[in-house]
Amino acid sequence: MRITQENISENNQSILSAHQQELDFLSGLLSKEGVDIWALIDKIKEFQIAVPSWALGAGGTRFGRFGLGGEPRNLEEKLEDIGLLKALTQKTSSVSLHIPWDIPSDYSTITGLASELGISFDAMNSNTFQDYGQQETYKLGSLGNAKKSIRNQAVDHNIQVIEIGKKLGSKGLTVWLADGSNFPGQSSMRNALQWTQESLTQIYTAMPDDWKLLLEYKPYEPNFYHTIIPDWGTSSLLCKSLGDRAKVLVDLGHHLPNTNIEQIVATLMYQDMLAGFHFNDSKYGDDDLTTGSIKPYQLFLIFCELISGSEDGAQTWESISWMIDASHNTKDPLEDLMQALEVISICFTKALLVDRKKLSACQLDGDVVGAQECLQEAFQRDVRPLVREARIQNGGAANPITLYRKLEVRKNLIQERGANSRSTGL
Ligand SMILES: [Mn+2]
Repeated sequence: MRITQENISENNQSILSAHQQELDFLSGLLSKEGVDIWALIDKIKEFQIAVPSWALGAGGTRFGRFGLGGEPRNLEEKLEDIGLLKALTQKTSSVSLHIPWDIPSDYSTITGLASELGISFDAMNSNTFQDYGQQETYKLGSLGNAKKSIRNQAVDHNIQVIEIGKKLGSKGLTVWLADGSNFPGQSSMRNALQWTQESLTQIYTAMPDDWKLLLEYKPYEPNFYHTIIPDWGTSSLLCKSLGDRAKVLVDLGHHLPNTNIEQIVATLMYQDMLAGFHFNDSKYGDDDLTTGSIKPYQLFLIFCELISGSEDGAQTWESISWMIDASHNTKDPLEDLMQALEVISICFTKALLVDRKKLSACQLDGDVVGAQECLQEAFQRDVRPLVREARIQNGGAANPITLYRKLEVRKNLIQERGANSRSTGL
């Protein structure tokens, strides 16, 4: 199914006057405060977030999975789903693929379809956390496995992912390792770290010069005693040993409860070591809930650090990658992704509204209350009319989820793909 520009314009017409009223009111308030509304809207328009191929189908837990029907059955249909999201939101124009789940059977068909839909290929993701018919098992680890033949197999897989990515025009490799151990004594933590470093060096060496390596960390799961790369510090240490094109990927769910993620972002930017984000939200652990559904204030504070870090020249905005990494057990994934794209845009916009000059003065004066007021002033503002205006100007729907439901997109996808279609890789 495709959504046409006519579908969108027709829908937008019906709510344009109400939108204009809201926008005029907010613009009036912000202009009085000296905010350049049009420059702000341009920044919102430019900010694009990649969607992962694995988030387009129903997710599941170890207890079960509930299909929703009309799930993409192959890479072509995954691209079509991204095309739907792009048409509605104009907030995503790239997809992050997972190998071996998304190996193209015909490269020219895939690149042709992607360029027709205006979609590019974000960072590639390797998979050494499960077995899929390869010779050696990853049961006890991959890049950090005690057995050299298994480490070699895992390195070769990553190099294969780079080769596939090169053919698609990707410029990055994301490595997330499930490696670790479940019980004390099971593995030598120091040796495992060294083997991981050696394996990563081989992968880094195989990467083209204009690629970057995004190294993810995670404190626990699927291993519950120790994880080889449990935190940003270990990831950073490994990246520094590889070279300046290896940087740390922050997945919001990969932290122990109450971790100060905005501080991690600030520290990484201080060292020009932030590769990018995997957006999601969590209540307890790696819950993969919809971004901003639990802790929107934290997301706002993260964007505050990102904006101040880039404006102060610690690390360029362009060097940071943005991607959603979430799972949807009980929602239509496309609706969930639209919610995520919206809340990311909202928190980004609110962070742009922070009066940084005033905040900095408060910090220098030791004005604790004043500093907090600066943040609250921006966070409590309803910026949805600005985000909507940016979307309309980009050619998207004023109200993406409403239009998605009005056009009965899921029903159409079920008709096209069947009620029992299952997205590959999940
Ligand atoms: Mn992730």
